[in-house]
Order: sequence, then structure tokens, then C-alpha cells
Amino acid sequence: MYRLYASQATASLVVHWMLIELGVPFEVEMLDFDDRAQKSETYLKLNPDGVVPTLIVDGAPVRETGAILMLLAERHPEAGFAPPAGSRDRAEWLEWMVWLANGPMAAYRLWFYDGDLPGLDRAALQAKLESYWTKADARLAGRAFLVGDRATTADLQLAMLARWSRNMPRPATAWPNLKAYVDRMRARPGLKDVHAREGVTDWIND
Ligand SMILES: N[C@@H](CCC(=O)N[C@@H](CS)C(=O)NCC(=O)O)C(=O)O
Repeated sequence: MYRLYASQATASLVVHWMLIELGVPFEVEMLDFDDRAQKSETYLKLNPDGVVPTLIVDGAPVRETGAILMLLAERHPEAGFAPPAGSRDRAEWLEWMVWLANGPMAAYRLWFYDGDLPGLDRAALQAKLESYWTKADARLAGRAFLVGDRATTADLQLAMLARWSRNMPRPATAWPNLKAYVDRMRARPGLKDVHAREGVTDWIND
């Protein structure tokens, strides 16, 4: 049984979604950010950064969204959320997973938590985020998924990030290949399910 520490519609949503897609037993503890539950003494023992997600795997905490997704894909290879080790697609999947973590995930953290970097130039950060959407859009030209011919963890993460862009001057859906891709991902029952479970109603039905 996995135990996920999460908070509504945050980075933990993609791990929640992945657990649903895998069909494995799990429980979720929702932390209330308004109560600063993510900074409680108890939670900081599991996640010293005081952020979500944290996934308890075999009794031990695992942190970092990308790492958790890759670990889950590795532990449940039959579900096909990572290409087989040694394949060409595997190398591309690793590349995209690391790009997602270093690029858009890190930049969106600053977008939503600009106190992390006092003096941050938001216009420059917006341009950086848009450059990531341009890159993803180019990759998706003529492709259904970021890697290979089925959804991987990289697609789950990219779809979640697309929602995070919804209130930006140019959301991800302003790019044509991304718009078609996001619409396909939004049609997945697992994404609809996780939004319903977390009580998130915006964007999913746009
Ligand atoms: N690098 C971490 C970042 C996680 C993160 O920043 N999570 C946010 C929600 S999207 C959070 O927990 N924020 C609460 C806080 O910073 O107090 C990851 O990818 O898991």
C-alpha cells in the first residue's frame, strides 16, 4: 500500500494520477496549505523541504515529483509508463523526465513561489516558460506522445504542467500541437478521475 502526501491541485496531482492509472492500492493524505500543514514538525521529518509530493514506499519516504514517477514506472513495468530499459525510447524518456524537472517544473515553482527568489524578473521568467512550451510543441508535431507511441510518465507530467499555465497570457493551449495533445490527455479517464477526487473543476472540461 502506497501512502501519498498531497495537496489539492499541486505537484502531487500527477503522482495521484499515476497511482490511479496503475490501479494499485494507495491512500492519500491531503495537507492543508492554508494551515501550513506542509511545514509541520511531523511532515518535515518526511520531507525536509516542506513540499508535496511525498510518497511512502515500503515504509520510507520518497520525494521529488519526477523521481517518484520514475520509481513507480520502474516498480510497475507491466503498466508501460516507461519504455523498456536499454531501448532507444528509454534514453529519450530519461532525457524528457530530466528536462521536465530541471526546466518547466523548476520554473513554475518560481512562477508560483516568487518569494523563493527575491528580485525575480517575472517577465523574463514568463518568456522562459513560453520557450519551454515552444520546445514541447515542436516535439509534438506529428506525435501523439512525448516518447514512443503510448503515454509515459513524461506525458502525465507535461499535461499537469499545461494546467498550471492556464491563467498565463499565453497558456500551453495557445500552441497548436500542444492544444491537440492537451485535449487528448484531458480525455483520459485517469485525469478526469484525479480532478474529481481532488475537487478540481477548472481546465479539465475546457
Ligand atoms: N522539486 C519539488 C517541488 C515540489 C513543490 O514545490 N511543491 C509545491 C506544490 S506544487 C509545494 O509543496 N509548495 C508548498 C510550499 O512550498 O510551502 C518536486 O518536484 O516535487
